[in-house]
Amino acid sequence: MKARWCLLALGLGLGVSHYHCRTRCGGTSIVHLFEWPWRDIAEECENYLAPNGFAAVQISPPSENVVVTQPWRPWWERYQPISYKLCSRSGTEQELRDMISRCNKVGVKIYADVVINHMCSASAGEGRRSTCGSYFNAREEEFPSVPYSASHFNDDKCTTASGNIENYQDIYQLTASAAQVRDCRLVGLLDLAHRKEHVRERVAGYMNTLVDMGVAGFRVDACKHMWPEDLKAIYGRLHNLNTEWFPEGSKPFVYQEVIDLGGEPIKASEYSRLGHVTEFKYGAKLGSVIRRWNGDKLADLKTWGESWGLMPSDQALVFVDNHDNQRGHGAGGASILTFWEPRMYKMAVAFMLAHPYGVTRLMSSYRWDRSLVEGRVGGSCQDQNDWMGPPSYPDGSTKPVPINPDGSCGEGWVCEHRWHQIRNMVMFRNVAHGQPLLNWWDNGGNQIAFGRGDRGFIVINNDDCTLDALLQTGMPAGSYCDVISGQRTAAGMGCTGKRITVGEDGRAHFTIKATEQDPFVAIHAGSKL
Ligand code: AAO
Repeated sequence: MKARWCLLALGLGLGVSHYHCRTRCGGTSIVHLFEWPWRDIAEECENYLAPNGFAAVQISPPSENVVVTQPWRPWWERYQPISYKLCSRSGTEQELRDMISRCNKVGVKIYADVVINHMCSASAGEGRRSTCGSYFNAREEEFPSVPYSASHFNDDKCTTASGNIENYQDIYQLTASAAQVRDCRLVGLLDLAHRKEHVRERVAGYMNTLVDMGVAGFRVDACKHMWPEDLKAIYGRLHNLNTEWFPEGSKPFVYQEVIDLGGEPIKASEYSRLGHVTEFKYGAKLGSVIRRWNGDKLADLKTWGESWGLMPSDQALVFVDNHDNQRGHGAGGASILTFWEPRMYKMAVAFMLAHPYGVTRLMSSYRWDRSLVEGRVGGSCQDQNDWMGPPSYPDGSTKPVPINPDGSCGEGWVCEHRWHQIRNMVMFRNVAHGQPLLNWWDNGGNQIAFGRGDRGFIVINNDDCTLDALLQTGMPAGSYCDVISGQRTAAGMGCTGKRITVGEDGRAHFTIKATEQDPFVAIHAGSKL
């Protein structure tokens, strides 16, 4: 059973647990189906993600949250918990349970985004405006459905005048600054005291409910704002994964949101011994390279990884954009690429999926009315409509995700993960898993190529002139189908895109015009004709 499972895990890319992953399986791709309803995620696992080799889905926070109407509901209300009951804008507890089970059955793992640093905003008032209708009183810090009351919050420890985090980077008072970030309120959100036994027990209880339901792990929100030793105590209480789907003794895979672009007292490395950590420098730096800002060029990516100041690869959860920085929240700055700039975005995602660094996460978004206002917030353009929730009906409920006959999504859902270039690169990463980066080539500017052992090869032209080169691919001789301009037909003989011929000496000729819609080519062992 164990051997069979690991083969499956290997095929899908991501190992079953943090510990297995490190030693045996390596990792490939998680897709964040941001704000998707549970029912649609279940269908997507069965109809699309499993057949296309996606390893896992990150789901939006499943816990009960405050309902914010202004007059429409912002996406960010889900980051303001009211209790750990499991009804949310994505669906009921039963729908969540059904989705987790159906995804597990087809080998797609579920990672839940858990908001455990805080409860709702101190200014959220009182009443039952919550997604399961639970009563709360934010002013008095009463959340009877957990239950939490005033003594479970950090007010006694926070020393800022406002009670909020006022300064992330007081370089003259490093210790006090770190304490402020962890003991005061993040944008006014009631800050839980995780040193207290009751809080640890409730939080671990919530996470264990999800583990027992079959999730494979967690994206832990706002870890910078919690003390590592408290997180360690909480993770230490987590159950092993449900043996209905996972081998006995498997631990949850944990990746922690810590924004560390440098220059602050709190470092991502403080969290890496507890689990994986989000590497925010990845998308910020890669965006700058693809945009060719400040003289950055693709050829510089030859040394991509730790020497760029990124954390060690086996600790990093990487992404081109996330739900925050695609709309000017969080951090990363103006260089972040998103679906709004599809040509550069696809190039960045393809590079990420071809390159061995890190565990990769893809973003799957919805469109919003994007009228940029003047000015910048936190280094990036602040979007006037940055709050807009998912496509929804007038009563505030989320619309389902309709799939068009051509495989794209309707109703404002973007579904980047269904763009064929991205989908096919997910498979490239699976096929190339565990293979070293070899046969790097560049023109000193914005044309690069590299291979992954003898399993895959990618060529990217981000210059203003044609790329025309005979390159060593390291691949076995034969005819391959480029998975960017097309793909192999079902029977395996035909190719709807460019054909690339690799000679007996492993070399192949590539031509990519600078004007092409997608100026990159990728071939792999699975695209051989
Ligand atoms: C909403 C309203 C607020 C209101 C609040 C309470 O928007 O106006 O005060 O309710 O009523 C999400 C939304 C928030 C929303 C919140 C609750 O993004 O807008 O607030 O739900 O509904 C920090 C945290 C990081 C966090 C990020 C947004 O460290 O954990 O802020 N991300 C997660 C989630 C996110 C969620 C929450 C946490 C809360 O992914 O969706 O918020 O659950 C610096 C720090 C970062 C810090 C940023 C914040 O970054 O380093 O740690 O992130 O500031 O702006 C350069 C620097 C970079 C710096 C950046 C910005 O890039 O290099 O270090 O500038 O200054």
